[in-house]
Amino acid sequence: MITLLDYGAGNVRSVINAIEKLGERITVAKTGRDILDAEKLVFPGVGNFGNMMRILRQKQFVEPLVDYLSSGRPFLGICVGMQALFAGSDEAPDERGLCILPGRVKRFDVPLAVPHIGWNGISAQQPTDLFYGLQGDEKFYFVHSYHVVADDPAVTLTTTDYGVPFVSAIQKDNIQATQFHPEKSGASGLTVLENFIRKDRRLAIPGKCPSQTRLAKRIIACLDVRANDRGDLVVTKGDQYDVREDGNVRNLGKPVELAGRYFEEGADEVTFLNITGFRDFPLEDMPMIQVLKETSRNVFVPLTIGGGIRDFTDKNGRTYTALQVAAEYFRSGADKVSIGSDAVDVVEAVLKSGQQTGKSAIEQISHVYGNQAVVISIDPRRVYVDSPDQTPHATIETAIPGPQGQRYCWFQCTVKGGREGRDVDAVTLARTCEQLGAGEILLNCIDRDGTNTGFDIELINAVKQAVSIPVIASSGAGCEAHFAEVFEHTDVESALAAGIFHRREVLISAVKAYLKGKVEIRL
Ligand code: 1PR
Repeated sequence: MITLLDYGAGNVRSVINAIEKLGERITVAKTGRDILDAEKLVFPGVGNFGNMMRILRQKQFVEPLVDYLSSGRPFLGICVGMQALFAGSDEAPDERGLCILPGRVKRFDVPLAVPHIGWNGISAQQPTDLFYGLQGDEKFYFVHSYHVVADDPAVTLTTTDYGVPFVSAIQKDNIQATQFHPEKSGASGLTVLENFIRKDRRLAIPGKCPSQTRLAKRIIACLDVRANDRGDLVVTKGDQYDVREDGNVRNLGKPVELAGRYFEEGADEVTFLNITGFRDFPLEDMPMIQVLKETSRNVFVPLTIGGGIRDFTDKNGRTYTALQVAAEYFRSGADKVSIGSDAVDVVEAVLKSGQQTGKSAIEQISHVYGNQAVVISIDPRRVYVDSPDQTPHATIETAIPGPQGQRYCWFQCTVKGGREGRDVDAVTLARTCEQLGAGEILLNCIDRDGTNTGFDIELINAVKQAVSIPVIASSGAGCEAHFAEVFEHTDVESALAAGIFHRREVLISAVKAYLKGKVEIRL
């Protein structure tokens, strides 16, 4: 029996699902006594270090946790659950950690996008039972802005490279912990969890560990979900955001089934966008929550959910905050939430007042769940001008002239699924959202959506160069070569497609086979 320490933040459902999938029973610790009585304890941490330590203290979990860690019984920390073992973190300098191991947690100071999001490798530094059965060249899913700096090198189990080598797993006696998320790392992650559960494996160093690891470019499958005219929840797909064909909503399959297929085919991440979210209140949209719950039972890669994440007053006059909506999604199995229309409203308000209120959905969700949990979905469309001084917006000189031969354009943000253009450009939006605490940009492109003509490289470069958080290129993929093109001509960390995957015109495995040897990918 595994005991799970759930302090109430983030997606613990995925850890529960992974452990149950491995045939083990799991119980959630509700009191300090439950922690003390555990046979094997798993502590997944997500989000802000300070927030986590505060909640642990409020729940009076700190003392039992320290006692458990001194007992010699098996412990597995995950992500911030590993960081908690150290003295403290630069993320919350006033909060004391558990001080089980000497060292501190520091922010990445590297010329790369932070958070470090995606699949990276491990270099094993000492034998362990945790990696029994692995070759050593597998990749695991990381998502963090801070990393452990251990004072005692003897506790370092693995290192990983991201601009600098950092400690990606530790081990001391029966205390083991990983910075990566085994529950989100596909079959390799399940092997790690199984080794922890069984605790009867040989000690070994996996033979094929690279001396230096590399972050893989991610290939993401996106499922636009909505109810069709009969009321069934379907995966649909637009042509420049128009999802109707001959008057009917295109139906390309069932959300849970398709997500399962993409996991099997090697998707590095799956994104669900509730494309009617701007009209409907997502907490009343139980089928969408059900989709997440069911998907996360069998899909062990990160799940992002978007659509309707904003403050909302329901028909009975009860107000829900975006934070509450996001919390429900995290509890249902989501790792990240994606905010679209609300981000445009917030940025407009910030630009107008020159002030951040601390109350926006972006600020509130990132404060509790961490920046990495907040994705901004931008839906831009080109607006052509004859010269840059015709607009106050960030313009580019374009190689794709406008209908009247215009050589300049800017990228106008839209809301409500492209129905309404706003007076904000995508570059300014991305930059402002980063300042507000967003951890990643999902950059769609209405002009390219569903056209199969390739990604809009100009748009992607304009936005990517304006931010230091990861960017997902989206819209327009029509063949394997388009993925190679976007990774060759831009610095994006990942590329997303929908139509070609749904229609099986191109399989995710074929994209990866094509990219192999050209860019770093997870195979
Ligand atoms: O505004 O916070 O409620 O979020 C609504 C979300 O729904 C936004 O993220 C918005 O992008 C999305 N959305 C709204 N309407 C549509 C529509 O299609 N009518 N879909 C829509 C956006 C775009 C992509 C698509 C790529 C790749 N989907 O993510 O998957 O363009 O497609 P392709 O590979 O087939 O070219 P809020």
